[in-house]
Amino acid sequence: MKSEILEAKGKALNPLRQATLVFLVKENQILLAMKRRGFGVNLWNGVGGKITDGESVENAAKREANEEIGINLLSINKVATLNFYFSDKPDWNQQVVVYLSDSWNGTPKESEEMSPKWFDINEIPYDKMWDDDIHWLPDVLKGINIEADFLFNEEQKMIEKDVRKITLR
Ligand code: 8OG
Repeated sequence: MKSEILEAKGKALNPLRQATLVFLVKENQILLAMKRRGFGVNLWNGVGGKITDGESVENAAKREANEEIGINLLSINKVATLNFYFSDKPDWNQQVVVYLSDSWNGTPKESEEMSPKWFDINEIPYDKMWDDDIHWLPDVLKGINIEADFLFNEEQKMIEKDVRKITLR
Protein backbone atom coordinates (compact mmCIF):
# COMPACT_ATOMS: atom_id res chain seq x y z
CA MET A 1 0.00 0.00 0.00
CA LYS A 2 1.13 3.56 -0.67
CA SER A 3 3.10 5.12 2.19
CA GLU A 4 0.97 8.23 2.72
CA ILE A 5 -2.24 6.20 2.85
CA LEU A 6 -0.59 3.88 5.39
CA GLU A 7 0.40 6.86 7.50
CA ALA A 8 -3.14 8.30 7.38
CA LYS A 9 -4.53 4.87 8.24
CA GLY A 10 -2.25 4.65 11.26
CA LYS A 11 -3.58 7.96 12.60
CA ALA A 12 -7.26 7.25 11.85
CA LEU A 13 -9.89 5.94 14.24
CA ASN A 14 -10.34 2.20 13.87
CA PRO A 15 -12.96 1.24 12.79
CA LEU A 16 -13.75 4.26 10.63
CA ARG A 17 -17.12 5.99 10.90
CA GLN A 18 -19.38 4.56 8.19
CA ALA A 19 -21.60 6.11 5.55
CA THR A 20 -23.70 4.62 2.77
CA LEU A 21 -23.99 5.22 -0.96
CA VAL A 22 -26.59 3.66 -3.28
CA PHE A 23 -26.85 3.81 -7.06
CA LEU A 24 -30.13 2.81 -8.72
CA VAL A 25 -29.63 1.04 -12.03
CA LYS A 26 -32.15 0.07 -14.70
CA GLU A 27 -31.45 -1.19 -18.21
CA ASN A 28 -28.55 0.94 -19.43
CA GLN A 29 -29.11 3.78 -16.98
CA ILE A 30 -27.85 4.91 -13.58
CA LEU A 31 -29.55 7.38 -11.25
CA LEU A 32 -27.30 10.17 -10.05
CA ALA A 33 -28.39 13.05 -7.87
CA MET A 34 -26.96 16.56 -7.72
CA LYS A 35 -26.02 17.30 -4.12
CA ARG A 36 -27.42 20.67 -3.14
CA ARG A 37 -25.74 21.07 0.26
CA GLY A 38 -23.12 19.66 2.64
CA PHE A 39 -20.24 17.32 1.86
CA GLY A 40 -19.80 16.96 -1.91
CA VAL A 41 -22.06 19.91 -2.75
CA ASN A 42 -22.51 20.54 -6.53
CA LEU A 43 -21.32 17.04 -7.41
CA TRP A 44 -23.36 14.24 -8.99
CA ASN A 45 -23.49 11.18 -6.74
CA GLY A 46 -25.56 8.25 -5.59
CA VAL A 47 -27.78 8.73 -2.53
CA GLY A 48 -26.69 8.06 1.03
CA GLY A 49 -25.25 9.48 4.20
CA LYS A 50 -24.14 8.81 7.72
CA ILE A 51 -25.24 5.87 9.80
CA THR A 52 -27.01 6.82 13.02
CA ASP A 53 -26.29 5.09 16.34
CA GLY A 54 -27.57 1.54 16.52
CA GLU A 55 -28.70 1.47 12.89
CA SER A 56 -27.52 -1.26 10.49
CA VAL A 57 -25.63 -0.17 7.37
CA GLU A 58 -28.37 -1.60 5.14
CA ASN A 59 -31.12 0.23 7.04
CA ALA A 60 -29.17 3.47 6.82
CA ALA A 61 -28.85 3.01 3.04
CA LYS A 62 -32.61 2.49 2.73
CA ARG A 63 -33.51 5.36 5.06
CA GLU A 64 -31.23 7.81 3.25
CA ALA A 65 -32.63 6.80 -0.17
CA ASN A 66 -36.12 7.47 1.17
CA GLU A 67 -35.19 10.82 2.74
CA GLU A 68 -33.19 12.08 -0.24
CA ILE A 69 -35.23 10.93 -3.28
CA GLY A 70 -38.46 9.53 -1.81
CA ILE A 71 -38.17 5.89 -2.87
CA ASN A 72 -38.35 2.62 -0.92
CA LEU A 73 -35.50 0.28 -1.78
CA LEU A 74 -36.66 -3.35 -1.98
CA SER A 75 -33.21 -4.92 -2.39
CA ILE A 76 -29.64 -3.69 -2.32
CA ASN A 77 -26.42 -5.42 -3.30
CA LYS A 78 -23.12 -4.45 -1.66
CA VAL A 79 -20.50 -3.79 -4.34
CA ALA A 80 -17.71 -1.74 -2.77
CA THR A 81 -16.08 -0.66 0.47
CA LEU A 82 -14.21 2.62 0.14
CA ASN A 83 -12.00 4.06 2.88
CA PHE A 84 -11.45 7.80 2.67
CA TYR A 85 -8.63 9.50 4.57
CA PHE A 86 -8.13 13.24 4.75
CA SER A 87 -4.53 14.08 5.56
CA ASP A 88 -5.32 17.47 7.11
CA LYS A 89 -8.88 16.80 8.32
CA PRO A 90 -8.98 13.42 10.10
CA ASP A 91 -12.51 14.27 11.28
CA TRP A 92 -13.62 13.75 7.69
CA ASN A 93 -12.20 10.21 7.49
CA GLN A 94 -14.91 7.68 6.74
CA GLN A 95 -15.72 4.34 5.20
CA VAL A 96 -18.35 4.46 2.48
CA VAL A 97 -20.25 1.22 1.83
CA VAL A 98 -21.56 1.22 -1.74
CA TYR A 99 -24.63 -0.64 -3.00
CA LEU A 100 -26.40 -1.08 -6.33
CA SER A 101 -30.16 -1.54 -6.47
CA ASP A 102 -32.43 -2.60 -9.32
CA SER A 103 -35.53 -2.98 -7.17
CA TRP A 104 -37.45 -0.17 -5.48
CA ASN A 105 -40.94 1.30 -5.05
CA GLY A 106 -41.77 4.85 -6.07
CA THR A 107 -40.37 7.37 -8.53
CA PRO A 108 -37.19 9.26 -7.60
CA LYS A 109 -38.08 12.84 -6.79
CA GLU A 110 -36.26 15.98 -5.78
CA SER A 111 -35.64 16.90 -2.14
CA GLU A 112 -33.95 19.85 -0.43
CA GLU A 113 -30.71 17.87 -0.51
CA MET A 114 -30.72 16.07 -3.86
CA SER A 115 -31.91 16.52 -7.47
CA PRO A 116 -32.04 13.10 -9.16
CA LYS A 117 -31.53 12.45 -12.87
CA TRP A 118 -31.09 9.31 -15.00
CA PHE A 119 -27.86 9.05 -17.02
CA ASP A 120 -26.86 6.64 -19.73
CA ILE A 121 -24.19 4.32 -18.28
CA ASN A 122 -21.84 5.45 -21.06
CA GLU A 123 -22.38 9.13 -20.24
CA ILE A 124 -21.59 9.35 -16.54
CA PRO A 125 -20.33 12.91 -15.78
CA TYR A 126 -17.12 11.88 -13.97
CA ASP A 127 -15.74 15.42 -14.34
CA LYS A 128 -18.57 16.63 -12.04
CA MET A 129 -18.22 13.84 -9.47
CA TRP A 130 -15.81 13.05 -6.63
CA ASP A 131 -12.24 12.53 -8.02
CA ASP A 132 -12.08 8.89 -6.96
CA ASP A 133 -15.32 7.75 -8.64
CA ILE A 134 -13.79 7.13 -12.07
CA HIS A 135 -11.35 4.69 -10.43
CA TRP A 136 -14.01 2.29 -9.14
CA LEU A 137 -17.52 3.02 -10.47
CA PRO A 138 -16.84 1.71 -14.04
CA ASP A 139 -15.71 -1.66 -12.59
CA VAL A 140 -18.65 -1.80 -10.17
CA LEU A 141 -21.04 -1.29 -13.09
CA LYS A 142 -19.35 -4.21 -14.88
CA GLY A 143 -20.12 -6.44 -11.88
CA ILE A 144 -16.69 -6.28 -10.22
CA ASN A 145 -16.55 -5.74 -6.44
CA ILE A 146 -14.07 -3.21 -5.09
CA GLU A 147 -12.18 -2.42 -1.90
CA ALA A 148 -10.18 0.79 -1.94
CA ASP A 149 -8.33 3.39 0.10
CA PHE A 150 -8.16 7.01 -0.99
CA LEU A 151 -6.21 9.89 0.47
CA PHE A 152 -7.62 13.39 -0.01
CA ASN A 153 -6.27 16.84 0.81
CA GLU A 154 -8.09 19.72 2.45
CA GLU A 155 -9.35 21.00 -0.91
CA GLN A 156 -11.12 17.63 -1.36
CA LYS A 157 -8.72 16.60 -4.15
CA MET A 158 -7.59 12.98 -4.31
CA ILE A 159 -3.83 12.67 -3.80
CA GLU A 160 -3.34 8.89 -3.52
CA LYS A 161 -5.33 5.76 -4.30
CA ASP A 162 -5.12 2.02 -3.73
CA VAL A 163 -7.95 0.16 -5.51
CA ARG A 164 -8.36 -3.62 -5.28
CA LYS A 165 -10.73 -5.77 -7.34
CA ILE A 166 -12.37 -8.43 -5.19
CA THR A 167 -13.09 -11.90 -6.47
CA LEU A 168 -16.18 -13.36 -4.80
CA ARG A 169 -16.13 -17.09 -4.13
O1 8OG B 1 -24.40 12.77 5.01
P1 8OG B 1 -23.34 13.29 4.10
O2 8OG B 1 -23.80 14.41 3.25
O3 8OG B 1 -22.04 13.57 4.79
O4 8OG B 1 -23.03 12.08 3.11
C1 8OG B 1 -21.96 12.11 2.19
C2 8OG B 1 -22.30 11.17 1.04
O5 8OG B 1 -21.24 11.22 0.09
C3 8OG B 1 -22.42 9.72 1.44
O6 8OG B 1 -23.40 9.11 0.61
C4 8OG B 1 -21.06 9.14 1.12
C5 8OG B 1 -20.70 9.93 -0.09
N1 8OG B 1 -19.28 10.06 -0.40
C6 8OG B 1 -18.26 10.49 0.41
N2 8OG B 1 -17.09 10.50 -0.30
C7 8OG B 1 -17.38 10.09 -1.56
C8 8OG B 1 -16.61 9.91 -2.73
O7 8OG B 1 -15.41 10.14 -2.76
N3 8OG B 1 -17.26 9.46 -3.83
C9 8OG B 1 -18.60 9.24 -3.81
N4 8OG B 1 -19.17 8.83 -4.95
N5 8OG B 1 -19.36 9.41 -2.72
C10 8OG B 1 -18.75 9.82 -1.61
O8 8OG B 1 -18.44 10.80 1.59
